[in-house]
Amino acid sequence: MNDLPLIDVYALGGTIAMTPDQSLAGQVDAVSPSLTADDLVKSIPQLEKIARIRAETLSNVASANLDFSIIKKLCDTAAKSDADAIVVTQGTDTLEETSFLAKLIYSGDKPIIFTGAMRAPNQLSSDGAANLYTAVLTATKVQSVNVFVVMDNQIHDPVFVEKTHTWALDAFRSEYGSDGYISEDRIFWQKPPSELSDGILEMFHEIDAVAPVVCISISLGDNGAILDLVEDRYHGLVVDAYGAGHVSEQWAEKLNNIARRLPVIIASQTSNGRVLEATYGYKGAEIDLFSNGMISAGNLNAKKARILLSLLVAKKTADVKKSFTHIMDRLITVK
Ligand code: DAS
Repeated sequence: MNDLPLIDVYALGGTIAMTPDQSLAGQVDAVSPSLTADDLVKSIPQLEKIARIRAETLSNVASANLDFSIIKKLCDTAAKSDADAIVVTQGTDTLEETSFLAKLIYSGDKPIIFTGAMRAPNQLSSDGAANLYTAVLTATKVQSVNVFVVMDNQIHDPVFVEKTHTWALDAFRSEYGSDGYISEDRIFWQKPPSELSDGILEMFHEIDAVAPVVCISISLGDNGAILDLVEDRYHGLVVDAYGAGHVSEQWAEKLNNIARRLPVIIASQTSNGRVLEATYGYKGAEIDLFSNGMISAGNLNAKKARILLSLLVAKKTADVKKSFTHIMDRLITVK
């Protein structure tokens, strides 16, 4: 029994830890965060057969309230742990962002597996117990020092995974499919995870704050007045642009001005496919935007591009465009 791997389970809150909250008048079954890491682990007796578990509650919030400092604390705690691997439970709303942030800043040498639940423990077909079990199972078996997201028996790379549905159990999807899956307690790998090479790997280990970077999405007929506020308040901008990386002429003019002073990243609202670089030539299309100093998000969606940019700006990186492009390309090139 003592030969079982030692796994630290850190709980941050989220639906997986939510129970009906009597204080929410009129909403008899409405849930809010309450269960601790210990509660979650104790509710799954099957865990005893696959791991020795230490449980710790680092926060108990809905995941929209998580931020850099909580994920930094989590990564620092994980890096100091003597466990064989770490499992993190949290809300699914920001899971794709927190796991991506952790992938960039974590300095430890044990894997971290993030998981959560689409349905709370009191709901029919609640998925929290199964997800926590498969996350722990993955933690006991995974060899690579890397960060993964395990949901609905699929093992995802934080670089590609996205929450794609409001309530479905298979809400988490990756553009090119998951890295692997769990079937009858066995892991089947479908492709190797993306890994950060030396140099990039250590780049953000010492970082202790992120720079204020805003992500703004274009939509039909919007005159872009919000862009006038960006320069005074933020140190960088991510534009969630149309299709292949396109904005209106009105936006293009404003963005050209901002890009003279701040790094401006162009991502695609489609979230799938690489932002194009050499196809469309009209004003506001990718060739125009990039010739005016803007930077392609490549394959990263806007939220992940924002995280990488906020780290690079916080580090006072001299050539943000070169560094952003280099890291993004390393992240999306699966060996
Ligand atoms: N959407 C909820 C969840 O799935 C709430 C949250 O993200 O905390 O966990």
